[in-house]
Amino acid sequence: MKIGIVCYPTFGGSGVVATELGLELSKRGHEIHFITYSQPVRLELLSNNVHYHEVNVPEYPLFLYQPYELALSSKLVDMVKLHHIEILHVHYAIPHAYAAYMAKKMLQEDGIYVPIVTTLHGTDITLVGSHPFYKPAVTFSINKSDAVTSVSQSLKDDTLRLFNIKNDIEVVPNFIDLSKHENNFTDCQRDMMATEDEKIITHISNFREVKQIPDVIKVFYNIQKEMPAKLMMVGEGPEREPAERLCAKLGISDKVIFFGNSNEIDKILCFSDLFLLPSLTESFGLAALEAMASGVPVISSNTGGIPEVNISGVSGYLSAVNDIDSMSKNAIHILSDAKRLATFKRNAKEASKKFGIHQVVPQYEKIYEDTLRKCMVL
Ligand code: GMT
Repeated sequence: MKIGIVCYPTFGGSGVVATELGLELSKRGHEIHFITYSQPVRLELLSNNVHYHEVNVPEYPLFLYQPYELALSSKLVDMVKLHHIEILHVHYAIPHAYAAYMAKKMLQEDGIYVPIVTTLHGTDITLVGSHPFYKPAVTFSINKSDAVTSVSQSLKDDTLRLFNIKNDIEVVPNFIDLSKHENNFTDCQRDMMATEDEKIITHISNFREVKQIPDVIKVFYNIQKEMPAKLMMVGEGPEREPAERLCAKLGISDKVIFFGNSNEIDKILCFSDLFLLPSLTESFGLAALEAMASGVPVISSNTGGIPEVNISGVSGYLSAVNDIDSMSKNAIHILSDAKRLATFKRNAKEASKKFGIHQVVPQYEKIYEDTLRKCMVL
């Protein structure tokens, strides 16, 4: 199949999932066209069946906001015609599903029919999409998609609760290439980060308010009172600076390393003992799954789709949002006993296997095939 993938190219779960999906589909013989405003961060290798088409938005002083949707839908029309793309898979409803629908309508004028698969990722529904300013357009574009998927059952339930949806929504969970996390804990250069007796705690996110960064710091503050420990903070976003200030205020700056964005997540996870994800809301928690695949237990909130990934008492523990005491106690419980920590590490890795790339990507292939077949019949 010739598949067009539209996503956000920056650091963030939806772009990562879209990129990994495209790369795996290309390995399975499909021709993949990424269409977005800059090269997706995990898209390192372009090959003869992986293409990247940049959407450019010319600046014009009349516009307070440059019309990205317009440029994207025009680019989609051009790329579908030029490369004979058969199906468009858009990740994140805003504004991708909307732009894809416009492209589809324009193409129909020329007798070309290209179906749209929309994958809902989380904030496009829970935080941004349900805002009254966007809701009618988001509802419309979900209902006009030829197939809709969501990354967890929880996100599907949220979508049906918050919007008037007439389409079916199929749950296709996020996935991970387990082979990329096949570390044996010997080549991690752990000693560059911490002494042998220090536990390494890690948090990875885009440092938005929803990630509850102060809770990460406070839980770590409680942990380091009980045992020698270091905190690895990976990612960039508006909450980074306040977090650095909070560390200084608590007197723990020398124990916290802020990495910024990193393409070496697997290396950082390789030497981590525990992962913290205390988010306010989280449709899935791809970062938690990546941690688990690297054998890192997860202390998280019990919000949204996280309980579908992190199994309390097995791969880590779940606590109510903002329950810092409970998260700290659970973290200390896991870390304070070497045998227990080893068991949680093994369990976390085992639990991640359910989300292997080879189990999940065929589900998307089937959706493309069914959608193309359905659209041919209509
Ligand atoms: O977590 C973010 O803020 C980024 C956002 C995105 O779209 O990139 O993540 C959402 O999609 C990820 C991939 O499906 C999920 O793993 C995240 O849980 C989800 N984030 C939220 O729901 C807050």
